Amino acid sequence: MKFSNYFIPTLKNNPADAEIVSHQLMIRAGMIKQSSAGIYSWLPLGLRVLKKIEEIVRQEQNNSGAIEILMPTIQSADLWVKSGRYEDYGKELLRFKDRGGREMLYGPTNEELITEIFQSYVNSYKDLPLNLYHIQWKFRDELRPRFGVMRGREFLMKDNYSFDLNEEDAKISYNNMFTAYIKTFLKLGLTPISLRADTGPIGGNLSHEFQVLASTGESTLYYDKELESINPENIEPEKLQSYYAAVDDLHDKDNCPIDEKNLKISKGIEVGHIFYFGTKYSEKLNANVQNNNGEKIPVHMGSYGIGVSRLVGAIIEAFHDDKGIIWPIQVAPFKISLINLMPDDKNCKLECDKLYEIFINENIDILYDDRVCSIGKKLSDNDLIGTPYHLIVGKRDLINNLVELKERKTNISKKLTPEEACNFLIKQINSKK
Ligand code: 5CA
Repeated sequence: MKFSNYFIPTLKNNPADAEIVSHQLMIRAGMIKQSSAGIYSWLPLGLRVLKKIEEIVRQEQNNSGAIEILMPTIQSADLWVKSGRYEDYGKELLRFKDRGGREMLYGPTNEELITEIFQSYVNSYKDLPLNLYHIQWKFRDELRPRFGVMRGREFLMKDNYSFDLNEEDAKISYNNMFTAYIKTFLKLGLTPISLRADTGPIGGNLSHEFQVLASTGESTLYYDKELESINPENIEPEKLQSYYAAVDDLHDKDNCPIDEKNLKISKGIEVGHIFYFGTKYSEKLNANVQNNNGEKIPVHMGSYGIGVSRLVGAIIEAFHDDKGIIWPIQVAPFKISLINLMPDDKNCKLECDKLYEIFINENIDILYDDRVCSIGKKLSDNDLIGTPYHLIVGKRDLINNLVELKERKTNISKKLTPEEACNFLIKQINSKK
């Protein structure tokens, strides 16, 4: 993509109403624009990152055996009246009427709708287990939407729902999803810490939340240091669930079950939450299955959520410096910024065009900064938007057949021939695909 043909409206100064660093950087890097409180338009750069995160979440869901569907954003109130949540959910639920006077709502979550889909089609234990997911926008009329996409009113969530014959099988599904969540967050380059959690308006008695470490996070976590060194190839959910982890208001220093030398204290951000709630919804909405004795029994359910749009902010909270964002390569909107310092110089242009072509042919996402603007603006914009590698082409170096390769994360620069730089980048980027 050529910067001059693209749409990245960067800003020099922090917007006055953005309190946290991810919100500031997302606005400054031209990733999102607020349209009303807690509701955002996703501009090209933001959308690219959102799609990459969504795709990693999707792959891990598919790998776990969950099956993708798509439910609507707008739901009829009827099912919510049946489940009892139409009253319970309170003001967070956005309610309205259609032209026929029917009560409708913008879904904040989908337990009712999925239970109704299930009960319409499935009635035998032979069709279990079943695990369905979708990635869809949700709406919660939060009292205080803030922190940009971290606590929006409209936000993108991956939510899935498991159906099993009994509690024992349901716990297998729960642990299967627990494992998929840890894998997902590791794949995104994050460090997940799982904690036992309250079930809140979703209900049930077994629940874990997943926080990811970020020095600017809202919660303070106390946890066993073992949780920081999980091997994604060999995840044992029950073992992980037995390690100590607690948020600060539940941590009691005098009664902590683990040794101080194994205890870590860090800041975190909640990005996922999983629940097992048994027959809470299936009983109310008549989602019954026949067991192998021919008896009809309510199906056992769990629900599992990942805040896909929140993850964009959470990743920035985890990876940034005073110049801007530092994307982990797997979610970076572009892997390389090719920065032409002198677009008016014939040799610089020729070399850049050649390099651009090479990466395009390699199918590597590259942003070619061909803009006619000051060198300072080019360098600071590319630092701000956080591309992992900057390939900088200037007139003086080129006379010696050299270009500069800068790694955004370490800020370390090297002078290499264009061929060496290409070979290094292609190898490096393809190894992480
Ligand atoms: N039905 C369950 C699981 S499917 C559920 O709704 N769980 S939840 O309420 O915990 O939400 C799941 C995830 O969505 C949260 O962990 C968080 O990452 C994200 N999320 C929740 N509320 C918001 C919000 N207002 N803005 C952005 N993300 C949110």
